Amino acid sequence: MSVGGGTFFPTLPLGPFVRLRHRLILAADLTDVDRARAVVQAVGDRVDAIKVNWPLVLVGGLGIVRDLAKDGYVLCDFKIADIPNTNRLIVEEAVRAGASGVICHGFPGEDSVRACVDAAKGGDVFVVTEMSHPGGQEYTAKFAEDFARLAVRAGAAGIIAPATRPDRVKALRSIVGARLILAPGVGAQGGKASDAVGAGADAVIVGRAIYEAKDPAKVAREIADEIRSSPSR
Ligand code: O7M
Repeated sequence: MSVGGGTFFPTLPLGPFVRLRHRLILAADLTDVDRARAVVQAVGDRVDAIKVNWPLVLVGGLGIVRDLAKDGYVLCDFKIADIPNTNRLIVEEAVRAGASGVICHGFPGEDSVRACVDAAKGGDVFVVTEMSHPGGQEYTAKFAEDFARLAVRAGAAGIIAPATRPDRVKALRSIVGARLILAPGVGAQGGKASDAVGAGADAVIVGRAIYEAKDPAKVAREIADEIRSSPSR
């Protein structure tokens, strides 16, 4: 299956994301593969990448990554969090399926993150720092700066930081320098795209606000317009 119309962000080498155009990434967290394909087709030319997480892969298998990757940048959000060898095996399979980027956690330690970077073989690795939901403040917030420093040391392409707390995006930007910050939490979780990019995010990750909308393309266009017309770093 190809989603067709393949106009979203071209695949490797991103190295990393040098051609972010819309500064918008779709979180395709659907559990209906046909619906997921339809949404991707509708918004494909308005987003820079499609983020694929467990809900879609558990129903569509890695085949959905393979299909989407024919048309553009797929970011596999498996929140990889294991020993280095297991991390390596996961990243190798994601890359073999066509993923241009993967997302891992920092808490298993630097060797585990380095294993992801090595296995990605030039693909992009993003490290989760402080999570965007309320519970993200319980534990991840306490270590977010450490995770950001770890991401830099390990050679990751960038980090994931909360659009729901722009002040934290700003603080983490001062640690990661020119590395990328992708910010989830816009829309359904209450964050605003313009606030996130204003605080230093390179792109926002948006799921429900787009894929649950009656007209996903219209919402994606509105978010991209909001980003374009907001002052950013
Ligand atoms: O816009 P939503 O809330 O429907 O979806 C947000 C997406 O971003 C969803 O796929 C989450 O798994 C992801 N996400 C967060 O919401 N918060 C985080 O702190 C981190 C992520 C994420 O993408 O981690 C890599």
